[in-house]
Amino acid sequence: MKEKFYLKDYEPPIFWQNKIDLNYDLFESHTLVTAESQIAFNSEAHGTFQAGTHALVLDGEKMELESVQVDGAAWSDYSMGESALTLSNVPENFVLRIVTRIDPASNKSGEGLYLSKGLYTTQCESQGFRRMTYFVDRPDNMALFTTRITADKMGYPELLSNGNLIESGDLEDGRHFAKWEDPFRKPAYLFALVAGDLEGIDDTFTTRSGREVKLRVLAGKGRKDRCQHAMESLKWSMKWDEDRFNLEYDLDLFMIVAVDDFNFGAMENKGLNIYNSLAALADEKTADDRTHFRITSIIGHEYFHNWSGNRVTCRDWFQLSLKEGLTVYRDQEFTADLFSRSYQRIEDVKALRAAQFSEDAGPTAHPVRPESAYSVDNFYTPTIYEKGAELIRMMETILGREAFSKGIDKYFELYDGMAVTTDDFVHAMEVSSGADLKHFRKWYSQAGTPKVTAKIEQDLTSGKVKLHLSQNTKPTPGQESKEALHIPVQLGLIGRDSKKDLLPLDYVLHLKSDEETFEFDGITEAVVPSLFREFSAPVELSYEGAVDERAFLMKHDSNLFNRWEAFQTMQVEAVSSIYLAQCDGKTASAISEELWDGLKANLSLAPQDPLFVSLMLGNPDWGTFERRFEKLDPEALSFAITSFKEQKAKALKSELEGIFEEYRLREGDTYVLSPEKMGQRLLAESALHLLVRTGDEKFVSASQELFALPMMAAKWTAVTSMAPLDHPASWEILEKTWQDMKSDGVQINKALTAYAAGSGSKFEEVYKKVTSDSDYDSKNANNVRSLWRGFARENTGNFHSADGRYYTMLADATLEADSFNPHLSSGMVMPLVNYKNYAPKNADKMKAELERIFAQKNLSSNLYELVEKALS
Ligand code: B3K
Ligand code: ZN
Repeated sequence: MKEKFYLKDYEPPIFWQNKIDLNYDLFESHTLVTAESQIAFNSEAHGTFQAGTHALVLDGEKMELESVQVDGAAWSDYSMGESALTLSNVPENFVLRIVTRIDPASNKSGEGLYLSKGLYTTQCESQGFRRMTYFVDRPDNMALFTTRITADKMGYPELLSNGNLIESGDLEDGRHFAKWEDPFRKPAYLFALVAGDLEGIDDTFTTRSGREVKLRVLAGKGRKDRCQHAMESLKWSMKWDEDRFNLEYDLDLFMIVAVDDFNFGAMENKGLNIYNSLAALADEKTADDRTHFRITSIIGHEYFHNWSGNRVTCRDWFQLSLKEGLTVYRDQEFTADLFSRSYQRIEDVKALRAAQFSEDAGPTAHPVRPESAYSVDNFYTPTIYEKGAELIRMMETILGREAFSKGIDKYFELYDGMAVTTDDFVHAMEVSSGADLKHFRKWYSQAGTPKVTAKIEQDLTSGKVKLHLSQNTKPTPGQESKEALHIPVQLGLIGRDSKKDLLPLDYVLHLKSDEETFEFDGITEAVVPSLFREFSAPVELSYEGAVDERAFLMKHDSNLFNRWEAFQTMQVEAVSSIYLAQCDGKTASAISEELWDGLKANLSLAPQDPLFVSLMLGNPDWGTFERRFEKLDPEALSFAITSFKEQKAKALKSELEGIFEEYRLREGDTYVLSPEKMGQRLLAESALHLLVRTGDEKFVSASQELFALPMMAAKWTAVTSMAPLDHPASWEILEKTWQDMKSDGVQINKALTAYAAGSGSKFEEVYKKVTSDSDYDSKNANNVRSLWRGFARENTGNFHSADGRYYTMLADATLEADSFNPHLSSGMVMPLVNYKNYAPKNADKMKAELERIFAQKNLSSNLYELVEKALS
């Protein structure tokens, strides 16, 4: 039985470990870590020190202890558990020296220090530091670090850690050393070390106070050309944070290192950000537009953590959203300012709905500030990140942009150098604005997506408009009863004839109880309400209005988000009616022309905001229906989505063709990475995604032409257009993509996703082929994840094949991954977790696989927790 831990049990540490001097001796057979630290009893929290009563408990696992010394003398009064070293009878203040031996070469978990393909890398968040030395490994224990590294000079010319390089030189036997000092106190999760033979680019950034910061972006040999985009993105981020939030970088050096073996996107270690190559490396030959875009956003995110996360960190892991929610909000704002605000908002809401709304509606639902857990690793969820960002955004909406900015200033002024809570963040907002956010705080502790129901009444003679709003949140596991939340509703009332906004554009209502009616006077024109503009709160809206209002909003709403939203709602309904008819064995009635008319009206926005229009061409995703229907029949849904896309393509063929021809890439074009050009290319891509479904072979030829161009933006448009089709040209493109890309450690992942996504009903064949290829690495998290993600997320209909064979395959792959990398396995199991939403023919088989996983001994706590929740 695994053990749970609780927020309510938080207590400050008994001993602080204030300062630590580390020495890493790296040898390929093993690594010796010597840690000399200053330990001080925490009398502020635990009263007067009483000799003999306070034990020092240090976290540590999966290493060998070589020696322990207290104040220079060997210490034997300790006991060793599986995950802790307990020293008894220690003095109040002392110097502790611990030597441990670890084996980075055999570490495949992606946590702690690991050696892979000649590169030493660390990953310490959340609890990786304790795999290198025994430490008070919790975020509120902030220490000053120095790090000395020694290694063979030929094999490991670069020896990097946090802060500033203060000494380096040669040693005997071909070895050398480097010593780093980080002047900022930090928790151990922000520690980093990299050693290897790297190549990259250097640049500088002058901060607004005139300090010159040296910037380095490094990667493996032969990848120098792919570092430039990360460097540009870093400089944009540094400038943007100064302009928007008055936040300046604080060290003289900032380094980014891209590595192939990494568990997730990237890590914000102080002064030494480590990236998954997938999230950092790009050039026009190897990366498409979305990849460039994503890299800019991640580089921004990790850089912004330097303040929101590193300078002000979390008191405990239940507060994770303090840094993640805020930093996601910051990266969203960054790319909105850089590229397109409407596009960014829509993409963010799509992602929120796909991942977070599903989470909130399923067995793993939890509040933005959770109250208990089995594994800290499972906190890295869409709720903590994306819903957390929505909470920050709602505070901005409630307080107004100016007051909110002052609140951010106040937050850093009050808590710089400290480890604090989400409550402290809200407190800073209250102090700076004078507002009372007591009610708002409930968003942090209550799980579930509120459903808001809206109804409007209008009396033209008296000029009165009444808006009735009510809210309701369904129970979530462990939280039976829900309270009303403070929900900001950004509202527009648009004149039906004048098509004008009758309220100020930033008008916000505050819904605070279960039911409220808001009245407006002096409105003598019939109005159409535009509710939750900009998606002003993470809620599901149910609006009982006339059907034609949506078509109206699609054309006339001044808020682009809500135009998209109106269209989206209409598309979802159209797909749903095809789905329901299919379930009943009937033919669905034709899709209303209004839908296509509204879409056509928006195509004229292409010159100003091509990114927005590209999203208008997009289609509702699988998850939308997973939430909408109980006992979902995957076969019927696949049919409905495909049939909808085909009808849309046919109805808009000539307009789409016009767009595609105007904005597509052609032979001889250069790849320009400007927001405008990126937008145009993505718009052409969205058009082609539909056009290939018209059955007109000329679009297959156009895809083939694009595929032959030298830039990845063109190739990828072809791959993603053709992959979903069952067409000989599609198989050719996928096979060539695989052959061309598989030998590159970064590109192989893209190829795997595409192949799996495009494998149709032949995933098993594709799986065998790629996993038996010598370029495929079954221990590499990116490889495994890319393959399964492509299949389960992008070829979802086939994943749910009625015989359940892919559920079994996924469960087997998950168990295999769990034996060496729990981070990987816990991500892989997710497609099975919401089995209750599926029709029994699928749900029973999904459940059986979860039960089979659960019955295994020695599951990681990460995987155990998710499966336990799913089954309970
Ligand atoms: N802070 C890291 C995520 C760490 C995940 C640890 N399991 C990256 C980020 O959110 O910026
Ligand atoms: Zn983050």
